[in-house]
Amino acid sequence: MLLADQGQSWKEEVVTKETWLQGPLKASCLYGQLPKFQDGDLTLYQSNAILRHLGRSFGLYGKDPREAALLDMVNDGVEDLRRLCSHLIRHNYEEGKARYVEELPGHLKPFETLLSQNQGGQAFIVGSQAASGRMRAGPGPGKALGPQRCQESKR
Ligand SMILES: N[C@@H](CCC(=O)N[C@@H](CS)C(=O)NCC(=O)O)C(=O)O
Repeated sequence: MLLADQGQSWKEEVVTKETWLQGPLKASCLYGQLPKFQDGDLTLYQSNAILRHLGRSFGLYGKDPREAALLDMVNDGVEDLRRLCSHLIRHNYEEGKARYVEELPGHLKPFETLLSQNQGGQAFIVGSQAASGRMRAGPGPGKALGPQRCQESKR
C-alpha cells in the first residue's frame, strides 16, 4: 500500500501454499516466514521492519524523533489489533466474530483519540503529513491468512 501510495513500481511474487509446503523457500527465509522484501541488495523480513524501512526511505516517518516515536506507538497498536484479528480468523471465526465486531469500536478508540488530539481531527494521526504508521493491508474478518496471501516483494 505504501509503495502504491508513493507511486513506486515493484515486482510482487505471490507464493502458493503448494510451493511453500515444499520447504526450500521457507528454509531460505531468515525467520522461516514471509513476507520477504528486497530493495536492491538489501533483503528484509518482518513486515514492520519493512514498513519502517520504506517509511524512512520515503520521508514518511515523522519530522523528528518525537513524531517517529508516536508513529511507532500507532504501528504497534495496529499490530496488536492485527494479531487479534488474525487469531480470530485462524482459530475462532464462527464463534468469535460477533464479539470481535462488538468490541471493535473499543479497539479503534485509541486511534480516534490520537486523531482527535491532532488539530481537532482535521489532520493526520501524527504531525501534519501522511506517514507510514501501518500502511499495511491487514486481514479483515472473512479473509484467509496463509502463505498464499503473503508475498515476496521486490522494489
Ligand atoms: N512477524 C512476522 C510474521 C510473519 C508471518 O506470520 N508470516 C506468516 C504468513 S503471513 C507465514 O509465513 N506463515 C507460514 C509459516 O510460518 O510457515 C511479520 O510481521 O512479518
